[in-house]
Amino acid sequence: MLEFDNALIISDLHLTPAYPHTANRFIDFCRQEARGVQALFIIGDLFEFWVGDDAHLHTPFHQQIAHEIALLGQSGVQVFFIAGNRDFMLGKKFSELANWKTLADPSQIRIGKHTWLLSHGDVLCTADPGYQLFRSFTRIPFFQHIFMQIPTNYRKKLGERLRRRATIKYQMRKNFDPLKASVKGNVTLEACSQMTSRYDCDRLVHGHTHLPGFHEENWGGHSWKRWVLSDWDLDHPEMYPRANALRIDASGIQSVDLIQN
Ligand SMILES: [Mn+2]
Repeated sequence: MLEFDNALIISDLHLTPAYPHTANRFIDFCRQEARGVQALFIIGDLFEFWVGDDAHLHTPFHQQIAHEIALLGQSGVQVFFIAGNRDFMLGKKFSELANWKTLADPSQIRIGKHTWLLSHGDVLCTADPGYQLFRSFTRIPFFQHIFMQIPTNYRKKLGERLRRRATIKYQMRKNFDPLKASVKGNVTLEACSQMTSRYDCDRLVHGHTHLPGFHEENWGGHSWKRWVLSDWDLDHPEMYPRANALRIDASGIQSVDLIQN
């Protein structure tokens, strides 16, 4: 098992050239807050969408993000990536440029005085069986191979269209029920219980739901602690700006607010 005295964890930055303030905050984060820790874990949805390395890596934006991560690595910080539902097609080429290591979802890591289970979190949203079916299908290497045969430009358009439509279409539905949607978009006690007991680890850290918080939970006589990371968005002044990281060291775990500065 990987072991560190201290580490930072971030998730759901949803980086895209369309949101420059958020991207610049990540670049500053790589040059400032992230320096000096032993490890940085990026646990999914670093990018707003990713439809193959060939579709994105020629752009200066994506090259710079990879470069900043590589520079952080050169400064002595080990960088790790767990794929999210937006960027699970991130491939070898990007990993080589960023010089990070890809980890399985979930991964068990020893940091400070405890062992932590890190997951993007979408696999825990089992109240949405339709999504889980889509997820298991799209993670099959053969499906991904077929997907990559679609011409680059078409894949790019597809990604953009899917991204733009998903939320709007969902909320426009006649039978849209915000309460039901909030249940579907969240993790279930059952899934968290299963994951934490399978790994015999009672400290779970995830993102994906964009519902930052800390929960002490139990299910069927089994209990665990769960930390949820915030997503990052500094480009929509009409909404509240948000960006955080979790820092773990010998003294425990704390949320680092990245909005100030
Ligand atoms: Mn996600």
